[in-house]
Amino acid sequence: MRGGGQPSKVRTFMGHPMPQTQRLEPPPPDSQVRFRLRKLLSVAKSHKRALILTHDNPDPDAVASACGLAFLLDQAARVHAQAAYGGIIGRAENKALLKVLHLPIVAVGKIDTRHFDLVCLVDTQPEVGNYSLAARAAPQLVIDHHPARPASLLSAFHDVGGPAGATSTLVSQYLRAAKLVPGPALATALFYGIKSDTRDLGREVEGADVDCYNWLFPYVDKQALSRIEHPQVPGRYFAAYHRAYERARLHGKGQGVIVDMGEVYVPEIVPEVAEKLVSLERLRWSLATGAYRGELYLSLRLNDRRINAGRLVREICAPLGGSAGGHGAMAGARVPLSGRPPSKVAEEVAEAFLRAFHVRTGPGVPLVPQT
Ligand SMILES: [Mn+2]
Repeated sequence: MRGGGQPSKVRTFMGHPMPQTQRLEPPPPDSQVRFRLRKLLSVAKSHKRALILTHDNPDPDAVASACGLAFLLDQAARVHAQAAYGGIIGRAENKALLKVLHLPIVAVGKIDTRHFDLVCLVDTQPEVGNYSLAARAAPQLVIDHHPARPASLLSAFHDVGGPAGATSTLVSQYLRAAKLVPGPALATALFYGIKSDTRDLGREVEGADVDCYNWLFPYVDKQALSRIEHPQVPGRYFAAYHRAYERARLHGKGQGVIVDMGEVYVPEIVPEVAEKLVSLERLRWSLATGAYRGELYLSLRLNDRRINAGRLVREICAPLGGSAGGHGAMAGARVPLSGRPPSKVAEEVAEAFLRAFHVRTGPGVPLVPQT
């Protein structure tokens, strides 16, 4: 309960008190958002064409915030804006997001980036290194809820570090401050961006997320949202899960689980499996790895609030030449294989994590009893 010991006055259904277990940062005051919006628009207005880039293999939050910022720049700054991503969109939910909502985002390889005089980054930051852009094109505008990186502060406009559980929240705040109402497709995308990044407002969530979630809700196309959240999946999806469960090994008397999924058909299945496994009873952490197009993807999920996933993954992956991102309870990275067998690199990574968790290195025990 908030405020130390005072009984809650809030009554809900049948007179039961409303549970107030979450301590959230309050959303920023409107005046602060309006101030930042003015700065954002003043930076944008001197330009003609904006490129808005997400991190590679974008998740729903990245896609939605890119499209949201494009809408904002188009409407409020009269700058023609194009949202784009590197890598692929492979996860069924993410594919459905684009297909069901017809979002105006394209693969960056399909456009000539020289035509743009304003470069914006969303849901990532310069120096994270997980986006597809020539080094010479330094981003002038950066919006990201992940912890602030020093290089972002060099951009003409930056809104980094939150507090917000999703970049879609930051973009929604600007739309609201600009008195722009998103159409059903964009509203649904932003809503799903917040919902998926905060695991239904249950993890790494702040007051600003709840606020924007509620603001967006009436504009959401509920049928479209349902189709996105319950997509059809290819047969390979089940094969990948089957293999993951079969290969998952418990370490440190069941405090952690590690699975090397081998070659994966889409990189996003690696975080998805890490997420699934961390729901195991009494588990403190899960690590999933999988190889895709010459790189090892890895995802870490934590139930342990004493450890910062983002920092840990960066520490372990930087010496391996990888690019990493993430925050408190979830983080991921890509490590170049450089011709080495994926299983070898996966083993190295697994051992580094076991040492970091002070768990004895070794094969561990199978999660699923081998028949
Ligand atoms: Mn995000």
